[in-house]
Amino acid sequence: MSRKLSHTSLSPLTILVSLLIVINSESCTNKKTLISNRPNIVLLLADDLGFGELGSYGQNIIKTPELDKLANEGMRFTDFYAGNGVCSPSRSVLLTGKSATHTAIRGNAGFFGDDKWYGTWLDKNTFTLGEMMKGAGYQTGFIGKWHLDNPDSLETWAFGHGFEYAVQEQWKARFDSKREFPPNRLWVNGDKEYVPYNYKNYDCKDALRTDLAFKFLEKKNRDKPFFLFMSYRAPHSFEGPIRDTLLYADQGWPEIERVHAAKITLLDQQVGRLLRKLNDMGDLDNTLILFTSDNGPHGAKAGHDYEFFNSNGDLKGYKRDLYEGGVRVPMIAFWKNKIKDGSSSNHVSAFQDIMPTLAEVAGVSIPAQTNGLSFLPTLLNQDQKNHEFLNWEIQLSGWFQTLPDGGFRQSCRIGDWKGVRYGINSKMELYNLDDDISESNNIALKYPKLVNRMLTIFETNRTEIPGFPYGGVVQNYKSQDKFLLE
Ligand SMILES: [Ca+2]
Ligand SMILES: [Ca+2]
Repeated sequence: MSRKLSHTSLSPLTILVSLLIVINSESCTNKKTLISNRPNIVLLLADDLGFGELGSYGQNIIKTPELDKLANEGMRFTDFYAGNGVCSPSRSVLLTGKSATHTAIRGNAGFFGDDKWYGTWLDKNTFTLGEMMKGAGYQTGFIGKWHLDNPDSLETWAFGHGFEYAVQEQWKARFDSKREFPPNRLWVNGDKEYVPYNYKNYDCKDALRTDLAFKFLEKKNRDKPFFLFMSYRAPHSFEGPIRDTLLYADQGWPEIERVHAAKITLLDQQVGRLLRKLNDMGDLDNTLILFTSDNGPHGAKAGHDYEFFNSNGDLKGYKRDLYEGGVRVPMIAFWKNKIKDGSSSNHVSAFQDIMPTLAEVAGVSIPAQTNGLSFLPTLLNQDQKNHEFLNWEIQLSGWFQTLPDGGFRQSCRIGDWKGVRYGINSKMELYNLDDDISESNNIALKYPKLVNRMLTIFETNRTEIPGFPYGGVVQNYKSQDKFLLE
């Protein structure tokens, strides 16, 4: 503030009012500048990438130079959370701006009687991030894994949910779809046209996805901003095969670990390709880029050990857990001349906050349906409002039902306090993340009031949804029910 208010005749009230006018007009100008020069937005989502799998988050074996550079030139969030502990419910939070206990999808499958777990989806009436950005006048593109549709209903695909150019992969497991969807096809703008993927032609599938992103970028109209959502599938255990057999081959690791590390480094390279393309097209300087992951690292299912590279860092647990390792994820934000280089923030935020943040960036009103909180002030180094609390609820499906907790898990974060309960008949565990980020010292007995507050939040801050009953469903699992895609 350079204006001088030195006249002794001014009353304190006049000074205060003058100050307010100055402050107000400055913030209005900022807002106007922001809206009249709306940035492009690129959202990059990894699949099952753990909190500790990027160099900028402490990884020292797997190489991720491109994303580390992005973090160095942008902001790193230390306390950012995925929508949930597995793919579909986490993405549902991202697309609807509703937190884990309010969005309609709480697990990769829901229980609908007859001892059956069926796939669930965002129905055609659900308002999504894609529709919000399209309505804001952005050119919208989506490429990769959607996992939010009913395969038989195009209205539920990315193309039906606001993405004008939508290339998505499709499978029918758990939907009893009438159609076959052969693997390795990427469906373009619906279910008629597809691009085949042959791994012999690409380093990895994300290379093909990146080629498709180039198509979107080359065809776009330069007079309108664009929103591109890259939904990668690395390093998920089902992503592959990859062509590259040499990367890390000299390390002597088990092949499954070599492939895991290679998937991450190849993904990093594809992010680098995309950034260079944006730069070459002259768009990079006016683009907000967010990079994050849909849940914690995947576990030992196919023989891969999530501790081999310390994929969860110091956190406890992995994919499907509501301990920190299942839901706390990397989040890098880059925006030239807006976000301070090499900064970091411990603002506690989550996937539901992306919708309100992007609404503000795009200059449209925040949809009433979201209970997220814009983190734009954090990006711009301004005063940030905080969540009073965050809470999650997850319903694991299929064979997880035989677990004593019925596959129903809950957690809550209030300040540095973290409560976790696996099964509604279990006792709450309580940790203080400030000095116990690994959730190893359960201090629930010392803080009964806080525990009770969290229990009340579990029961009251949620929407009951068919298919995801409170407390979960314990059943006798039959091995033939085991779902192949989780
Ligand atoms: Ca995932
Ligand atoms: Ca670890």
